[in-house]
Amino acid sequence: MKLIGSLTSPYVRKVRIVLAEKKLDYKFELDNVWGPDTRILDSNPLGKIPCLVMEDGSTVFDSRVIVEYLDGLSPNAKLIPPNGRSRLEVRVLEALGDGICDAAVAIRLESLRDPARQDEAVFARNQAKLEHGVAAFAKSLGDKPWFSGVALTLGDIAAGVALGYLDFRVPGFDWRTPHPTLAVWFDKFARRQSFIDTTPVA
Ligand SMILES: N[C@@H](CCC(=O)N[C@@H](CS)C(=O)NCC(=O)O)C(=O)O
Repeated sequence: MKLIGSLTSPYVRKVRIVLAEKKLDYKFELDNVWGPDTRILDSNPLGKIPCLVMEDGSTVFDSRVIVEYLDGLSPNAKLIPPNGRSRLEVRVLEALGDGICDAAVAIRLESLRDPARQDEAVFARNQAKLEHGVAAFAKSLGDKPWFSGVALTLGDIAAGVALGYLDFRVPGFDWRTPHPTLAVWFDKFARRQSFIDTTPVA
């Protein structure tokens, strides 16, 4: 199978970490969806990455659907609990991480506009999502070693990707000072090889 993505997208990074943690083989094809040469619409009618292309040519999007599919491909390193409250907990953590990334992307896109056209309300609205989102992660983690259960899950990956994306794209946002326990957790998570190998490259 082939993953179409970029070296900066947090949604792509989430999928690549899942592929690495589950030791699944894949081809990685870079596509700059913002550039004139993008071919993404040939694979994903929504024009977004990540997009997974299967052996038979069929395509899978978005990142949440892709990671659910990948987790079911092999029994090793299960990242999404099969049912019940723990499954719900992990899926909500994933939604939280993706939502923080959505807000960070919105801030970045606004900051790239002509300064005369930038809207302070857009920055404020999304900044509030970042602050509340990180606080929700900190509350969910508490002083536990993992977000859910007793081993790595997609919840940890979603949190790590979101916090890493904040450091990458919103470096002025200090989430560590108000959430020192989350910062310690992140420092440990960031030592995973799957995280190191997917460090964003601008
Ligand atoms: N909810 C989607 C979000 C994907 C997404 O927004 N990807 C960005 C790159 S970070 C993109 O392709 N944007 C292009 C566009 O919006 O046209 C997912 O989880 O896969």
